[in-house]
Amino acid sequence: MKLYYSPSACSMAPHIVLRQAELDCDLEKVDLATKRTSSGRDFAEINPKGYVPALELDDGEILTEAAVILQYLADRKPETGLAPQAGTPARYRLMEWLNFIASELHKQMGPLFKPGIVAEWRENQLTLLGQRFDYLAGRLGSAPYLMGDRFTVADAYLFTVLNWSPYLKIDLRPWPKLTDYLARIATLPAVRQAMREEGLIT
Ligand SMILES: N[C@@H](CCC(=O)N[C@@H](CS)C(=O)NCC(=O)O)C(=O)O
Repeated sequence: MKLYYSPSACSMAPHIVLRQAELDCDLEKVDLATKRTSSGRDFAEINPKGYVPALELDDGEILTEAAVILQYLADRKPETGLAPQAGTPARYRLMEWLNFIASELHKQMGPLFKPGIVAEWRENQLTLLGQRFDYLAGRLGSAPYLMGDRFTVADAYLFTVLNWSPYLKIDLRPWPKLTDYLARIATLPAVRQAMREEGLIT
């Protein structure tokens, strides 16, 4: 397998999962500005959608969409508990989280990276995100992870997008559950390894 990624982008979630599950996988960096990979390939030939993550499977198939790639990787190593077994109520709860993170957090935060966004639009986004953070903090309660006591692929994804907050100048201090969560997840060895390999920490 090969994961096409860009440092600190949403592709860091599958990268964390690869390390947590100790799966064998190559990594290839993508320059999202030029759409070239580090080996000089045109990324559009790999993923015509032009975005990371993209996972090249051993048979050459390309799998895209973070929430799907995460489940694919977890299902390669079911014994890790990174995703509950398919078809169980717990698996649907995990998918519910993944969809929430993708559509209500990732896709609401991502556009804030774009230069030249209008101040009023940013304020609207921050209000919306504040409502999502209220919900998230309430659901986390005193549990260490989204699904309770066990780290799952949803945590890899949530950590990755919440970790953008400082770059986006989003103040998470009104949600101490979230700042504690971020700090806790950041210490996990698989998270540290992925961040180190992406050049985000030493
Ligand atoms: N729907 C995709 C969105 C992925 C996405 O937004 N990737 C961003 C990085 S976090 C990206 O590569 N953006 C570059 C672009 O769209 O040109 C998913 O959930 O995986």
